Amino acid sequence: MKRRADTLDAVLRAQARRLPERTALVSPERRVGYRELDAAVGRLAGRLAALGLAAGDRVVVHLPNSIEFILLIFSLFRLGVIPVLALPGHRRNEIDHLCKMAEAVGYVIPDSCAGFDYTTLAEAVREGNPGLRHVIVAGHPDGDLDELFLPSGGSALPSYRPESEFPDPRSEGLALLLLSGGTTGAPKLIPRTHRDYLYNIRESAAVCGLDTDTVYLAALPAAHNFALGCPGVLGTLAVGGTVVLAPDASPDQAFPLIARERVTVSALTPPLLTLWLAEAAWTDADLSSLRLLQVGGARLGRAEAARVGPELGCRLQQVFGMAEGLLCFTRPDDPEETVLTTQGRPLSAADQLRVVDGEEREVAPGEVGELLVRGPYTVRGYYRAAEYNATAFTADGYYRTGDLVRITPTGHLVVEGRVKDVINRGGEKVPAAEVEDHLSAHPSVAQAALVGMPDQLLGERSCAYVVPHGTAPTLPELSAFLRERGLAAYKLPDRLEVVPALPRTGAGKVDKRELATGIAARLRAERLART
Ligand code: OOB
Repeated sequence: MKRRADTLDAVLRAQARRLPERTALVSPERRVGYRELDAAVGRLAGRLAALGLAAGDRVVVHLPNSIEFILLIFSLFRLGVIPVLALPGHRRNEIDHLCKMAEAVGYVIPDSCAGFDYTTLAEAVREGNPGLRHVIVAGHPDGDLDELFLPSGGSALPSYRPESEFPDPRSEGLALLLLSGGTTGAPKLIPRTHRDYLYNIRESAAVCGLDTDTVYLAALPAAHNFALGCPGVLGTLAVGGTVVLAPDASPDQAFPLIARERVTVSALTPPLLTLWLAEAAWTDADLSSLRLLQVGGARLGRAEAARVGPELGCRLQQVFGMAEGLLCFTRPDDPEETVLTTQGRPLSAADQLRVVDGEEREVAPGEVGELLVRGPYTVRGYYRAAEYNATAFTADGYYRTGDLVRITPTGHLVVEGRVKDVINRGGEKVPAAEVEDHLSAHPSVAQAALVGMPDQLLGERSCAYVVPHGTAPTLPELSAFLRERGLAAYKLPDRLEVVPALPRTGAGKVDKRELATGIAARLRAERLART
């Protein structure tokens, strides 16, 4: 038999041979075994090939956590088609941008989800992207797994081509495109290869002690790197465990699934952890199967961290990661205090970290500086962004994370802040420049600046400072305007401050630090006035 390349798809084939009857995927409605999944992936890949998708094509995948999502991305891997993973919260603005950047030929949507009309969204996206040949709708609950997908407006995908016609995949080849949280300007695409992502999922699975008995709950969107591959859905499938797919991360959805499926591992952002902790005090659901809870995506406070063990009855693992690559985890044998107060240490001994000052000189050990990173699973450049890459990476290939960190004597990282112009809204990344561009397009806005402000639940929310043009707009007006422009809801400003002018630095740039300090002081004063 021909030796297959080591690819994400080969991982599924291997487990289907080794553990054919074992449950691979569970959703609230359905369970799918490894052999069944592998066979459905082959059939769906064949149908997509018959439709005209071919190796190297890009397809934007915009599905909620579901069996369809996993089935689809494996079918695309098998064909050599590159999935571009959009987040559930994305709307026309983001999807349009993704389609253009990727020159996508396909866009996959759910038939309905949380009351949002994806078909109208797809039509709008299609108008601006003539290269988008296929809109495919997922989620027709009856019939075989591969019949879950229909072409938009059509009645069935064509019947399938044999797999022997598919091209041979390469381990060094592009596997998927992840979306960057952004540092400056419009968000970029992150090219991850089979080899680097396999390394990512296998090493993460090892660090987290995953094995065939693991039951992983995907509560965060599986389209995001954390729940997809750190170790997430793919890491769990790679070791032959079971993946449970929650439609969202609310305790209402997650707790009954944990109890029913005896979930052992899951991953959350800090605000979701807060919700879980609050609900755990009241719930009747049996959470005793939980062994490990990963928390990352935004800074976790010590007080919340300390509640995980006693109140959820499982071990906490802090995770500091980024779609560009680098992952840091606290380890099972780390002292308690390290788990509570650091964001972990690098996944790999081959990760190269530098902590530098504004002149790119290494700071003294233990001092705070910007983190630069290079390593076996960290990308060396964004997808088709040569000009931007020249500044986002150093000449010797280090990625400038935009995160301010210090490294403890034990090699653990503590995230102290950031230099990038992004607001981290409880793990959801809001690129300030993108929102400012949209705000500035409003007729009553002369200038706009978006900054973060402290928030008890989310860690941070966004505040828009606006210099009006004529009559000042209101926050509801601006929100409606941005929504109309197709902006994702999490990017809408949480607060509006109308000002006569924006403060400037000596170099003439908007002084965001002054704005951020200003709004933080104002919030403090308002809180005091209330008490
Ligand atoms: C994860 O990935 P992204 O790509 O959405 O965002 C990356 C950025 C980091 O550069 C950092 O600014 C922030 O999110 N971040 C954290 C953090 N984890 C990520 N900031 C403070 N504390 C943490 N623990 O967010 C991501 C990817 C893989 C695993 C986990 C998170």
